[in-house]
Amino acid sequence: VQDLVQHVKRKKKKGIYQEYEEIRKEPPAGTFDYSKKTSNQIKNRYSDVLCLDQSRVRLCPLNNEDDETSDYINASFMDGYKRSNAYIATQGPLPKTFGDFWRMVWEQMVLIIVMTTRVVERGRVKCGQYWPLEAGRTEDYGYFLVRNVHIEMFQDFKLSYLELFNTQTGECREVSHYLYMSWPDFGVPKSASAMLDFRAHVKRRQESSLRTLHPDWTGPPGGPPVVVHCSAGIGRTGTFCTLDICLSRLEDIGTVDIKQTVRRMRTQRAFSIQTWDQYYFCYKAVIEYAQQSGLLQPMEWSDTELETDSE
Ligand code: PTR
Ligand code: PTR
Repeated sequence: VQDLVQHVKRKKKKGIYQEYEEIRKEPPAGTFDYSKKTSNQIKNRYSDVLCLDQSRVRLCPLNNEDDETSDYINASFMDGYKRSNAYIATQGPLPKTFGDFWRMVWEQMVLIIVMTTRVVERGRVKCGQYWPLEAGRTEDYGYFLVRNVHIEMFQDFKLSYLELFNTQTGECREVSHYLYMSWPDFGVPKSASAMLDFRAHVKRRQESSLRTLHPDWTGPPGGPPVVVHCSAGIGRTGTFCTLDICLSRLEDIGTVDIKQTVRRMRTQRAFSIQTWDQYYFCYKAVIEYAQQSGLLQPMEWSDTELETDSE
């Protein structure tokens, strides 16, 4: 992590900005044919945020519909640290895709949903209300009934305990829904610590849910994918997942490579990380984490000295 600090000190803000611009200029790593099919276009929240064919999540086709596009949802598998398909990055569900979203959660055995946007921001709808907001309420999403059993409030986020009832099979499962509320409408959180606490909470919950809900899990280590979404599923979602990957690696072997992490992520979810401050925030948050966990002395790092341009 000392290398990372040296890297940032050497490049200064301008250099990190250039690093991000380089990543941004790279062409997408594949095709978007499925997202572009006429019958799928209405399932995309933004016509310019599509998912790569190679990593898209396929829904099980519905047997009462021979429509070949009934397997489409704007969602991509993304690898985590030493874990393939650790995440599903997806857009904020649209009213017409609520049912598809819950089908995906069911089919992929998802335990945790992480939402990093609010439903409405700056007066604009960013995401549909796809889960019952109040405790005690049940909503009907086609094949699934979702009940909000209980809500736990934290300073920066809210955890809803949901029950997902599959009306086709009569089975019921528990899913945790995290809503992170203090990511500002524009840009990034001022301090990384709230985000770091949030990430730690999510990580522990995935581990404990796996132990209690799937004690006989034989799938990939780490359990089923964590669903992460914001509005488009690229900006804040990409930032959250980049941090999670980088911190897991830091905890494991003590090193971090933000640039390669983002480049790799973009081959699975195109356009991940939308602004240069989200990119820079990843650096700051990793360094803050290293200080918190004693890997780095506070005096080794100060953000303000980077304001001056390099060269
Ligand atoms: N075309 C959209 C827009 O710029 O409004 C695309 C978009 C929307 C891109 C939101 C990113 C967005 O952010 P996030 O992925 O964090 O929801
Ligand atoms: N076109 C978008 C808008 O006007 O809202 C621009 C945008 C870009 C909005 C990024 C939000 C963005 O990021 P986030 O949703 O992560 O704050």
